[in-house]
Amino acid sequence: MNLSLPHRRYNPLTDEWVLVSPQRAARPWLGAVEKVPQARRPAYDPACYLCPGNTRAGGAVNPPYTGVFVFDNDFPALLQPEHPPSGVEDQSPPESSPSGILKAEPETGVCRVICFSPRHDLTLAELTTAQIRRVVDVWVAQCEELGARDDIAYIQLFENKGEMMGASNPHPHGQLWATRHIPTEIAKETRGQLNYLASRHSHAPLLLDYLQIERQTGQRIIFENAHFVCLVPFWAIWPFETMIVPKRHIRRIVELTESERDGLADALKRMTTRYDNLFEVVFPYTMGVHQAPYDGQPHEEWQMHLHFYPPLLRSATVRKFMVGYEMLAQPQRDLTPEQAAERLRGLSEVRFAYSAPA
Ligand code: H2U
Ligand code: ZN
Repeated sequence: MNLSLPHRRYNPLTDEWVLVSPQRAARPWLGAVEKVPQARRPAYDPACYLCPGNTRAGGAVNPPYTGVFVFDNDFPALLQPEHPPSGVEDQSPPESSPSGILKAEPETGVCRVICFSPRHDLTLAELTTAQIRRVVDVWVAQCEELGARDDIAYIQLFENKGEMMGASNPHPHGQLWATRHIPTEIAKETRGQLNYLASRHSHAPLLLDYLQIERQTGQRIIFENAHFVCLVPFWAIWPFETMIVPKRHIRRIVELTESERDGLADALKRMTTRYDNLFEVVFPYTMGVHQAPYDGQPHEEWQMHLHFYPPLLRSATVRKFMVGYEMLAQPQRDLTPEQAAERLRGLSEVRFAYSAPA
């Protein structure tokens, strides 16, 4: 099969297809790459609701924190089971029409905000690996705490970075949403990984067998360290989408050893630095940890991993829109995953310096 002609690629994690149109990609890198001058932010912003000592929108005051700081989201998308809004007690059964067409059920959970650093002006890429390691430790501690609860089946750790991704504030922060039910993407990936085990003689999880394939050619690998591989997945949808996958079978982030937590911090530092260097901007993305549900089941099929979904395509100002055919039919890309990996592989792991003084 000629991969330089239009084709579709299968994503075994989600059981979905992506259309790849490489013949259109001759175009993107001929033009100049625009650079957007970035003004440095102050280290402390009195108007920022995440900076230490400041008052948040809900009225709470942040402590003078010096490391990673976690607080309950003041505008949570989920309410805890023991805290329904006053006067509202939902004891009624779930909604379901006899045909099963209309279905609704209550959802409860916890939403927290995780400030990565007290410094308003830094992003993950600019924190030291030791500081990112503290973020990893907090992710683990949060999952240990919430994962032990009977009313939590899944914990989604994520970061929306940049206005383009809808982040409300440039102060470096992520979020976690922990729910009673397993969310859609996780249910899909659980099915995909279960199907793989059921249909093969291999006892290795899907993503570990996948890593073996990728390591044979290296064409989609960006870098590896002792514990993790960072690559552009064969089935990537976003132009510079990547995954970080552990080399050992790890179902949940809480299973990481000390040295693997260092390895994850190292991978995050290096990946975010390369991203910033791609267009010499603070690179926008949605990033998150995918892991096995905390629903009391072993989930041997699961291999934890991280996804980076960046919207940028050609420059700091040209983004990819998932519209039209992609919304109605299936995702499509021009730049091939192999080309994207080559670009990312060629970038420095030393972050570009701002030209404008603070
Ligand atoms: P994003 O920038 O990723 O959207 O996250 C910011 C979150 O912070 C958002 O979920 C919460 C918002 O509800 N928030 C507070 O909890 N308190 C505030 O004072 C403002 C924002
Ligand atoms: Zn701030």
